[in-house]
Amino acid sequence: MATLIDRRNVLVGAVAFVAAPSIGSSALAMGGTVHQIKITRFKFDPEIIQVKVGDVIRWTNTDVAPHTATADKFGWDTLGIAKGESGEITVTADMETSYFCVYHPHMKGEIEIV
Ligand SMILES: [Cu+2]
Repeated sequence: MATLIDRRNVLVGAVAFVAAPSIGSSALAMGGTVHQIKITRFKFDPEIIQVKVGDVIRWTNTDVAPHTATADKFGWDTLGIAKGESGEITVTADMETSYFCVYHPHMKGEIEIV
């Protein structure tokens, strides 16, 4: 596990920067709602969110520290989000719904697909 996380840290900046815009624009083209989650004071706000398949969840980090939104079993990952930046995913029917921050594992969030 330690090796996996170390490798992620190295890749975080470049991959997040390239991946986020293309994921976002394809989801928006499908007409999904964009749900905003603020990351502030080492918490996801809101911690629980209700979404539909095809919606977009966008996390925006207001902390100085970088954060991620990462599925508990790593099925999806925003990768590192720096201060003032955002990361997003598109909701799929079979996606993992519990997530955390790989840098601060006490930070947890839940996605409810309704
Ligand atoms: Cu964090």
